[in-house]
Parts: sequence; C-alpha cells; structure tokens
Amino acid sequence: MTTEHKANLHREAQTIEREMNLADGQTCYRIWCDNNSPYSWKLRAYLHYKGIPYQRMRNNAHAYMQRIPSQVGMSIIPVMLTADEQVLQDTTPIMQLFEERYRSRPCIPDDPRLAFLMWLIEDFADEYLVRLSMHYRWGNLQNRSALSHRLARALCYGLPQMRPGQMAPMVLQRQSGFDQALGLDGEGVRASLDQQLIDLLAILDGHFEHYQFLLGDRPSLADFAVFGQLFAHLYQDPFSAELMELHGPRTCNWIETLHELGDVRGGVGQTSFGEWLDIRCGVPAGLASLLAFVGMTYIPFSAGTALASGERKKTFRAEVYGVDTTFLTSQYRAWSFEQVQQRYLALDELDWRCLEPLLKAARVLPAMLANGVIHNSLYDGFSPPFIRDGIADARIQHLKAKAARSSA
Ligand SMILES: N[C@@H](CCC(=O)N[C@@H](CS)C(=O)NCC(=O)O)C(=O)O
Repeated sequence: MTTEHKANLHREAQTIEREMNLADGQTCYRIWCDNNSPYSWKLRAYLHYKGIPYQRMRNNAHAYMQRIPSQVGMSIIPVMLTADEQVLQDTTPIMQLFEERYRSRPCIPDDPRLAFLMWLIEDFADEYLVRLSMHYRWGNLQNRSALSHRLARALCYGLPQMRPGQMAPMVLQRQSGFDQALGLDGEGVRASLDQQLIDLLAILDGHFEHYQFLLGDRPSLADFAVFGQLFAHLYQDPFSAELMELHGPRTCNWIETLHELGDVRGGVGQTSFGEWLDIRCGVPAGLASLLAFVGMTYIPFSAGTALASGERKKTFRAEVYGVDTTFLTSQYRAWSFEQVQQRYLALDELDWRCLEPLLKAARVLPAMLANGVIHNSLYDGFSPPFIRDGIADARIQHLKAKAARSSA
C-alpha cells in the first residue's frame, strides 16, 4: 500500500461520518453498529422489515471511544442519528417509537394479551439471552481466539495505523469483565447454560415446525430481539455455529429468513406474511414451552435484580434453571423488568383472566409480581430513546457530575 493511499484511507475513516452529516438532502437515519452486535442486528433486521432506510456507520475505535461517548455518555452500540441530528439509543424504545411513526407492517400484535407475551419474550431476549451469547462467545477457546481478533479487527476498521493483533488481548480482557455481572462463573453455571441452549433450540425447532415466527406467521418485536442474540453471537461465531446447525436447523432457517427481510439486492427476502396467533383458546405447545423457559430463567434473574436494585445491593443470588447463581445488580435490567410488569398491570381484568392460567403454568406468575413493582429511577426526567446533551440516563448524569466536581 502506498503512503498516499494509506493517508487517504485514514482521512476517509476520520471524515466518513462528517461527510454523511454534510451530504445535501440528508434524509436518512444513520446508525453506529457492528456486525457482531446482537442489538445492532435486532434493530437492523427490524428496519429492513419495515422498509425504513438508514446508512450504516462502522463502529471503529474512534467512534466507540470518542464519538459515541460524546453523544451518549458511554460506549454503546447501536446509536442512531436522525436526519436533523437527534440522538437515539436503546433498541426497545426506538422500535416502540418507530411502531408509532411507521404504521406499515406492524410488529406489535393487536390482541393486547399476545402483545404482552411479545414484550415478555422481547425483554427475555434482550436481558436473559445475553447470558447465552456471552457464555458461548467467550467461554471456549475457539470463539475467544476468533472473536477477540474479529472484534479487534472491526475496531481497527479504516484506521490502518492500528494493529488488530495487538488489540485482541485488550478486547479479551474487557469482555471477561461481563462474566461476573452475568453470573457466568459459578459452580455448574456453564454446564447449565450448555443445557439451556440445547433445550431452547429444541423448543424453538418444535415451534417452527408449525409457525414461521414466534407469535404466528408474521414477525413481531420479539422475533427481532431473539434473532439479534441468536444470530450475532451463536449463529455467526465458529464454535456455537456447529451447535446451532446440529440442534436447531429450523431455528437456523428462521434466522436466515429474518436476516434476509427487505433484501433489496434481489435475494430471497420474504415479502408476504400470514396472521398473528389467535390465543383465545390457548397457546400452541411450542410457545407454552418457551414461556416455561422464560419462567425458569429470565423471571428469577430479572425479578432478583429489580429487588436488589431497590435495596441498593451490589450483588444478588437467584435460582436460574435450577442453579443457585450470584449476579451483579443491573439498574438498567431492573428498569426494563419494571416496564414489562407495568405492561401486564395495564391489561384489563378479562385479559388477566385469560393470561393468568398460562403464565402460572409457565411459572412466570406469581414470581413476576411477587415483590411488587419496584420503581427504578434510572430514566426519571429522561425520555428514551431520545438523548439530550450527551447524557443517556441518571447514572451517566451522576458520573458526569462527580467527574466535574473532582476536576473543579
Ligand atoms: N439495551 C441496549 C443494549 C445495547 C448493548 O448492550 N450493546 C452492547 C454491544 S451489542 C454494548 O455496546 N455494550 C457496551 C460495552 O461493550 O461496554 C440496546 O438495546 O440498545
């Protein structure tokens, strides 16, 4: 590579975002995202299905360490910019906002009971399945090696002076920080997670024998959330890819369908869709089994973090899939669980009467409401997904104020 070409590449990496901003008639959303990120894929597949155009901004080290923190207050992806420079973060509120803004191809079922099941599965995917994603990405030698180099390479994208080989150990070190938070290293945990993946794939494959998507024959927000986790980590990463193919062939087909939606290059993208499930006379066995899986995993995990967050405890224990596990408390997870609880409480008496036996059989109830609704103040005074003045939430606000005080 000539010195001039290197300099050009470098300049391009620095200016690509600015050029996009300055382009005449900018009408597109722009997203900082990455191919290996579940939430990036969740959002992108959703936008493809809805037919909402966007431009992709590669999340290189410059974006992740500087540009994104300046817009949001922390390093996180995906981050979305609107044509008029508003900053949006957090896929669930973004998708909820877009469901109001863009009415074509609705992704929330009309039936409020089915819609509740959707929000429950959506939060399960975002907040619980990430345990499986992180266990498989970083809990075996093959993926640790491949993915630390792959993520390092992605961070070096467009920055030819950076060396992926040197950056890979730093990526590895940073990721192991998530193990304690997600309770991955306790006794019997990793063996249980291995079993959970096999069990989950059996449930999903059974369901997809009868229905194309989780809630019938059209995709909902729950499909995009589960897809994000299963595609970005488990399906793409080399070690887990084999497990996915061997244990979940129908699930792999569902993943490919969601990945191809809105294909504008003449691929196999699907364009016609069927109906939502009619749950007036109960739910199909596959969905009931998925809810039981949620009841054994997400519910104790999220209810535990909500209680610990309310009691200001840094760690908590919960029995997840039969294994007594210690986790770090997450304010965000407590907040998102509260949103799910509120959605249940907002249903009417008749809807509760219909859902209660189903949720009790799945052991989602009574545990989901056993500690009451504990208000989490993380977003009090904020309006997600909109981010103003580079501050995403009360935690970031607090950290920034503390830093300002200590430097004064
Ligand atoms: N709830 C957020 C979660 C986003 C998230 O956790 N993104 C990951 C990458 S997939 C991240 O950037 N984590 C922060 C880190 O790596 O420090 C959303 O849905 O947008």
